[in-house]
Amino acid sequence: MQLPSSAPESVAPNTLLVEAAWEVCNQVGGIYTVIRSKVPATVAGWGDRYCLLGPYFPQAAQAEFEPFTDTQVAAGRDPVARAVRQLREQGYEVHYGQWLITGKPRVVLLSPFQAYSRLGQLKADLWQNHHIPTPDHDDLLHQVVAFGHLAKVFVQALCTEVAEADTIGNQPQQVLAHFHEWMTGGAIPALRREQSTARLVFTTHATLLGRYLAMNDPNFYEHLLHVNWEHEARHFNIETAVRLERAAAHGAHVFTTVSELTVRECMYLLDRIPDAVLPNGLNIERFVALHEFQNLHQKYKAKIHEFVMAHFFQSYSFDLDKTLYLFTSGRYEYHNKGFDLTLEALARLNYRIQQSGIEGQVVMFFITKRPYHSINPEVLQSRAMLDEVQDTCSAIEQQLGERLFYQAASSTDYQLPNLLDLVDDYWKLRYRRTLQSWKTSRLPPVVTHNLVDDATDDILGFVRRANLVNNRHDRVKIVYHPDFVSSTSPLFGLDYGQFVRGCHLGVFPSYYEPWGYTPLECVARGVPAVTSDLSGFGDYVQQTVPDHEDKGIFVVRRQEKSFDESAEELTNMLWQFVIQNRRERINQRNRVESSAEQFDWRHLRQHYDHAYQLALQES
Ligand code: G6P
Ligand code: 1S3
Repeated sequence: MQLPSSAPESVAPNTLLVEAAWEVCNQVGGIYTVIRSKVPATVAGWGDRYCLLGPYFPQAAQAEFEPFTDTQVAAGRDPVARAVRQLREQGYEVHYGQWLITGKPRVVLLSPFQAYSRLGQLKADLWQNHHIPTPDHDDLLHQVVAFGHLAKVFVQALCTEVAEADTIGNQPQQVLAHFHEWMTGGAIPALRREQSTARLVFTTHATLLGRYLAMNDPNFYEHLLHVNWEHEARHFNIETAVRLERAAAHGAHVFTTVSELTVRECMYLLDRIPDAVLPNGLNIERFVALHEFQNLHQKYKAKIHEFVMAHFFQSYSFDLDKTLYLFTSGRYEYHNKGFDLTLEALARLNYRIQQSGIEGQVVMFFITKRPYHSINPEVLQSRAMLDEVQDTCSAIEQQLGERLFYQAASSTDYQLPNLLDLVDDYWKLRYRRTLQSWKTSRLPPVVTHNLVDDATDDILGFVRRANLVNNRHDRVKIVYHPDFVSSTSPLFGLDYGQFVRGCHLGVFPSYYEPWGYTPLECVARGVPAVTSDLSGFGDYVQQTVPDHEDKGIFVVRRQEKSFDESAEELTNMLWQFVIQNRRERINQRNRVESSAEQFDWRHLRQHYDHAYQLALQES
């Protein structure tokens, strides 16, 4: 695929860009990260010729969206403000304001529910005009159909407003509408049917069928060429969504996806070759003091140490200074996210470390989201008891400090007194009792919460079968945290970014991953990461960063490799990581951090602008 060599300073100065996504002011998954992190770079290039469009969900919007006042909307002379007024005059509920994120972009949010009274007609139109059937009781599909209609109405209103641009002067004369994912792409076929003057771009971040097939077929990539999409869409009961996705892909002037890997899926499952690949970037923040990110690693690692002490030291202890923190995170797709491969490699690593006689251990965190009843009360209790141990130690420290100071000042023989004599019996007893009631002979639990599906959970199933259950002799310990980490969580007290900084290595050897932000989020924080050649990011790194291993980005080969071969390769990577010394790890983090710059949207935005130029050229 031909990629542009450099970014044009200002793309299409007479064009207004509307970018529509379900996750505008509405965090669900990876597309939120794409849109949100890209905003500063997009605003830098498009200025006030840029506007975002999304669904209005009051609870999600509450935290991130600030509406313009009526006076501000009434005073607006630009096409967006005029289109908003036009729709409001027609009786539509249009939320227009700013998204409260870096870049402060303008946003139009439309509540899908306002079109529910017309759903019957909209569904009939979809069937009549595009042969897309919609079932009766699927609320997400109803929201998507309703939003698609409203997005079409808004884009058409913008087109009529820009058509009047000549009379107002110095205003955009063309609308470019970019829709992300099938949930907003529903507007595209209707816009084409109405012969809208807007130029249309559609981006798929993963094909729907691809995700389902990969989850259910261990030989997905071999079978991809021969998939009967209609049959499979019905089989997985996702026919409406798949047809909407195909209609959007076929109707767009320019069709794009996020990685070369997903290009193949688009060809075979959507029957259109993407016109461009738009790799995902991040807003890379670098510190003025270069060593600052290393200090942050130390600071947040200390917080993880606290968790580990509470979780493990109740049963047995180990040297925290010789402990490495590895983690994986993401949606709970056991096979797609490579949790299965990671566990197999960890079991092999455990054995290898045991056999080798080297010092130290690994604590591996699985951070994902699964239904649970509550945090395991024993885990919470242990954390509370450790806090009490700490309080007791602080009280003893204070008493000892004060008394030692007094004795030193009044000393005549300059001898250090017996320190134990300086502590009250009360504190000695309390110290002993607290420790006695905290220590236990049971093994540290693998999972931190009481899972709803404990008996059938795949991660737990593996560790039980492999006996990788935090035995004292295990050199790889497992902590399975079935909830996202957040600063309000009583176990870590860290937000996700801080947790990543405190770890030593991220492990993400996915089997199916159109892009995969998690390794890039590590790299952006100077933390090395493992990815795979079946993830869009890993594939991109292999093609564009020749010395990526030296820069702490490790790509496990899974293409045309057996599970066993990939597991062995991952084990070797982990082993090589584990045997590094501290100086080598610090140097590696420095190299990782300095390589992150190339993934900044300031550089990667050019791919979007290239796609926009294609859409504007298309006739
Ligand atoms: C950072 C800190 C150092 C610390 C090191 C620990 O670089 O600035 O003071 O020694 O982290 O590294 P490690 O890989 O052992 O966690
Ligand atoms: C998709 O989100 P997902 O985790 O469902 O889009 C992301 C952003 O492009 C991408 O990183 C990810 O691989 C896709 O799967």
